[in-house]
Amino acid sequence: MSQEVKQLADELRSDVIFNVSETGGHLGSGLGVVELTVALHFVFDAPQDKIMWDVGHQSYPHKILTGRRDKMSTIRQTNGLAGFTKLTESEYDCFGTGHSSTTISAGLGMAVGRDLQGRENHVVAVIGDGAMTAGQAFEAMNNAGYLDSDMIIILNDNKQVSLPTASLDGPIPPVGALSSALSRLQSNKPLRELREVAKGVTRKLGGSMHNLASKVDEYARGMISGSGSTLFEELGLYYIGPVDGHNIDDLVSILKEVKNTKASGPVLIHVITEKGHGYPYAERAADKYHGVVKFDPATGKQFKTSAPTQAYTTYFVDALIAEAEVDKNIVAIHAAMGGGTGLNHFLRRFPNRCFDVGIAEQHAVTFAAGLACEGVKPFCAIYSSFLQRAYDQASK
Ligand SMILES: Cc1ncc(C[n+]2csc(CCOP(=O)(O)OP(=O)(O)O)c2C)c(N)n1
Repeated sequence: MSQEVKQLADELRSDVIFNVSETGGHLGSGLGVVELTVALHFVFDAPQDKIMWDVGHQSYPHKILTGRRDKMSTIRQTNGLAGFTKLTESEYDCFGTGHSSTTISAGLGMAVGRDLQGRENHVVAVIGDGAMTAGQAFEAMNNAGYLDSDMIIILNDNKQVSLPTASLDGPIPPVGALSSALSRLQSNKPLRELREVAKGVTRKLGGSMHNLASKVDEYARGMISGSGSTLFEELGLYYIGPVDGHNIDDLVSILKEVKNTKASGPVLIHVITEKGHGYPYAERAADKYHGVVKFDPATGKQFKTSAPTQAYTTYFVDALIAEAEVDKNIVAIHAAMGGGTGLNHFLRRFPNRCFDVGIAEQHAVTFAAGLACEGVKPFCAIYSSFLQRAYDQASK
């Protein structure tokens, strides 16, 4: 890989840090995908090829690379750039985001639309391990495995499933069976060794065969394990990974090979990244640097103004904790928003009575209903407009 591309990634990272230090906004998620953003724009030909960012809060590097560098100082301000991808802002934002877990559905629609109209472009949906916990992502994968259109799903796994919060010390534990399953995929030693063996066998065949041994072969667990045992393979997606998301050489070679494989069906590339990568303050405290106010880039110190009055959230959670002290039947539920709802404080006080269900608002509400049916007293706190995902469940 040319030195220039790596240099571009370094400069892009500095640009993101500098810009966000002046405006505030989302920092850690964008820093984690700098190499991925460069690799995607290097290999694919946007805007003909569609590159989508789920939630969109990690799209700052993408915005800088797609003609909006000089407007970054206006991000999230009146008449300025949006903090998420926005259709009307740029032809490179091929889908509007904000609420999570929509890009596999949208990407599948774009892939099927492309096929129906006889076009040849590529479709890439980048989705985080948090966004992947939502039902919609699974509904979309279920359909994608069946329709079998060519599309590329990049699972950006940074082991941060819930929205972190800066309001408490110490990390909140990862939640959900999916995060445990992804960790197993990452650390499955026998399969890693198997992969090495497979590489060795290919090498022994020598000559042309060895030359054919590609990065994709090296990472394709499905082919090597022969069992097709991962969840994604069972759904009909071709699984490649785990891939180091900060290694541009590997990312570029894999993306190129997947791009050049015709009629592959849906492919899922499992990329491992670190939230805040390349900025030590954000690496050390992913919670405090997910979303930031203006800060000093040299020291990482955020210029926080102390709130003149207590936030409503604080009154809510303090009152709930007080009630729960005397009523053991009270439990709390939230959908990956322990910080925003204040329920992380409840979790600290009552670890067994607080449920973070992931980005699964509809499940959260019906789960609460089930608890209520058993005489438990659930307090299900859904953050603001995300309840739109659970109106139906709330009205039953
Ligand atoms: C429907 C919905 N619920 C909740 C949120 C709030 N939210 C924004 S980002 C995020 C966590 C996303 O995690 P992940 O997809 O892994 O992205 P990362 O920030 O780790 O890169 C959450 C819960 C949202 N945007 N949409």
